[in-house]
Amino acid sequence: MNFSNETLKELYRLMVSVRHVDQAAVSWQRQGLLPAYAPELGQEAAQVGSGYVVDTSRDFVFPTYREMGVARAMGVDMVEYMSTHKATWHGGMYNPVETRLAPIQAVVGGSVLHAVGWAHGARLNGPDDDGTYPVAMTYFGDGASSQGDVHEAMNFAAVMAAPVVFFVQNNGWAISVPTERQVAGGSVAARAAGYGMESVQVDGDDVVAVAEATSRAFEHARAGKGPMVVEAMTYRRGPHSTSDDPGRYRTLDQERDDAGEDPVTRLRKRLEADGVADEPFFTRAVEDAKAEAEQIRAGIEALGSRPGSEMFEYVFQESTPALHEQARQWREESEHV
Ligand SMILES: Cc1ncc(C[n+]2csc(CCOP(=O)(O)OP(=O)(O)O)c2C)c(N)n1
Ligand SMILES: [Mg+2]
Repeated sequence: MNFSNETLKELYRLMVSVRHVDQAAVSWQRQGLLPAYAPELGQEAAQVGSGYVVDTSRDFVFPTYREMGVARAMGVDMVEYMSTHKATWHGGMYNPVETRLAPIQAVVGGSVLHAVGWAHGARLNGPDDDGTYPVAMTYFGDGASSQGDVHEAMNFAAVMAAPVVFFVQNNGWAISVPTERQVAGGSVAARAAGYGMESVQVDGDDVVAVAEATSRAFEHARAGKGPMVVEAMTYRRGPHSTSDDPGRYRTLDQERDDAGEDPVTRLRKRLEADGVADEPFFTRAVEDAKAEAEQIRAGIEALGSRPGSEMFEYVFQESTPALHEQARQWREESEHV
């Protein structure tokens, strides 16, 4: 991957945008505009660095509930993304096929199975005209790695040589449970060896290191060499969600000690030291991010609710008699028809 000065500046702009929209979303929840939100403060480098290398003309990404930064780096419309947090639409209103981003997934480990299924399909379809495979990338957390589903998915993917990148953000916590209390051996990457898979552990707060590691994993999977694990070591600086109070399981001193250096500050220092960007650039990035957050806010406010009947319409491609019957009963009770 080529990290020209323009690319580095683009990564910085993206990270600042994600930082501002993320913090704004927490405020919107406090103001009653959104019922709930899962902040990603501190994980901007892991998300932007990995989302940035996706080829949205052919790959497919399977997120959890905390991947706003990935969606933003992939160019997904942020109002459509936030619609799930407004409870307007389950999983986000963006078009998964066009954006290449699957619906937001709140089932821990669920995205991993879906990605492996998609990648297995890609393998069965055979390579594209250039002789390489499209790749599925699944996001999941250190906590999710304790789920049986993830082990089954890794084993199946390795046996079938499915072109999938297992991107784990090890942010130190699964709600209130620290990584060391649930990941045996302390590393998710180490497990890959048991499945005969390659893996890499990367400093998840260094956006360039993340982008490089992810793009290597994509090359590996594209070449038909099977799946790969990328473990980005990062830290969840905020609460698990807007319903969580981290003060019940960690102290502010612990937070400060364990969080490490802010990934946004870190990239800024690098750009300054290398003479890549100057003060007007940094000021502009913040101004643009604030303006973007305001636009998103206006878009979220304008979102109307969807017709209730839609909950029956997108379950299966072809509906079932049982679903028809439920829809009929629902219409009778709620619309009196
Ligand atoms: C199958 C399932 N089990 C439990 C939950 C409740 N739950 C939501 S998030 C979470 C912790 C996940 O931690 P991790 O995988 O580290 O991701 P993070 O939240 O840190 O990004 C749990 C247990 C769930 N949503 N789905
Ligand atoms: Mg976690």
